[in-house]
Amino acid sequence: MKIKFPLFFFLLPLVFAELQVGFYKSTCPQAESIVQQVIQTEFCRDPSITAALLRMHFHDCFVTGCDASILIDSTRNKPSEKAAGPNLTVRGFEVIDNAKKRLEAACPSIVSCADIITLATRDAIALAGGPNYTLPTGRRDGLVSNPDDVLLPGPGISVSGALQVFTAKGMALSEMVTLLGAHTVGIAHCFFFDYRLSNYEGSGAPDPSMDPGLVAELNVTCARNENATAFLDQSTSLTMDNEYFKQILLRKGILQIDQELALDRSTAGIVSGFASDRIVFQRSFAKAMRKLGSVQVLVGKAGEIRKNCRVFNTATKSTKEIRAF
Ligand code: HEM
Ligand SMILES: *[C@@H]1O[C@H](CO)[C@@H](O)[C@H](O)[C@H]1NC(C)=O
Ligand SMILES: *[C@@H]1O[C@H](CO)[C@@H](O)[C@H](O)[C@H]1NC(C)=O
Ligand SMILES: *[C@@H]1O[C@H](CO)[C@@H](O)[C@H](O)[C@H]1NC(C)=O
Ligand SMILES: CC(=O)N[C@H]1CO[C@H](CO)[C@@H](O)[C@@H]1O
Repeated sequence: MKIKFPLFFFLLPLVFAELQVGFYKSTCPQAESIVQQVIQTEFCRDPSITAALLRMHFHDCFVTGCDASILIDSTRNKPSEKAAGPNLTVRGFEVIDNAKKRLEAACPSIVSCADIITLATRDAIALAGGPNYTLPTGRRDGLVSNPDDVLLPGPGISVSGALQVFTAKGMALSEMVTLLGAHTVGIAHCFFFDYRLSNYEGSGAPDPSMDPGLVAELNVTCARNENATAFLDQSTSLTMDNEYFKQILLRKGILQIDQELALDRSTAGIVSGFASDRIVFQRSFAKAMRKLGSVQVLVGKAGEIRKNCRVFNTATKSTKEIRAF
């Protein structure tokens, strides 16, 4: 009996390895403040970093879990997630590289790239006026990044179609609506929504669910050039607030799925609730972001801690071996 007890307690952390707040407290006490400083500096230079990181984090977590698979660069022989269509316009990779470089200097091979994305997104949200929440860490970096795994919803997806995708990741309807509130910051390229501006579904007219004034404005914006963009939230595009929900109630959703949220019977009530109460939205958003950050995470001894967020460690090693010849 006496022997079994300590053995049992010794095994506990292995069996129940999971994310925990302050995971790096003893191994790299500066970890969170290093990430925070890098994001603070970047935010001052370019506040659109909040939108960039939010989208990167979402795409990372919804493809093989939050494992930094989105950061892997394609090589000549092996395309990564970055080579998949929906990645298209994901941005912000340099700021993650910058944070990783400083973390490797302070505590080599300790802090995962998956945790860096998650922490950086949290810090960027707070800087943009959103909630500032505590975050468990201890994610490990994945060993796969495959363009065929990227099955993300497109902007024309229905509410029920989107719900299927979110349900598959353990998210409820209200959490999906909350997370789409991330579209209160950032931009969309015209090619994701310009089909709504004229001859919508062969009708010869614009999408009737879009405010006609907005149709006219976007029509001008999108005529500029093939890479033109519009703010997803036409009112406060750099602030992590509940303005997105107010805008879609005014028929000013840019993406079709945004507008659908306000119109669909299953989500309209949630949208009105968030539109009328910024505090309630921000509280829900913090909770939903924490949940997003825990989708299919690798913990314990799974995966690895990458030295360079853009390459698997094994790939780094074999490059060195080749060079040594
Ligand atoms: C049904 C689900 C979703 C669809 C169909 C969708 C679709 C899109 C599309 C098409 C864009 C435009 C990208 C571009 O033109 O560069 C976009 C941007 C964005 N999405 Fe989503 N999204 C979804 C859910 C989410 C979620 C859950 C988050 C975060 C929690 C998110 C965060 C963002 C952000 C912040 C941007 C702006 C990016 C930037 O400014 O670079 N989206 N989304
Ligand atoms: C968020 O909270 C942390 C911990 O209290 C603090 O260090 C950080 O400055 C806060 N961020 C913002 C933008 O207020
Ligand atoms: C969009 O702009 C074109 C010119 O670029 C114009 O001919 C057309 O009438 C505009 N449509 C709307 C709905 O504003
Ligand atoms: C649009 O973006 C593509 C790809 O980045 C670029 O090659 C092209 O020159 C851009 N076009 C304009 C008009 O900026
Ligand atoms: C950032 C990035 O790597 N984007 C890639 C997305 O996918 C297209 C092709 O589908 C590539 O050309 C981009 O480089």
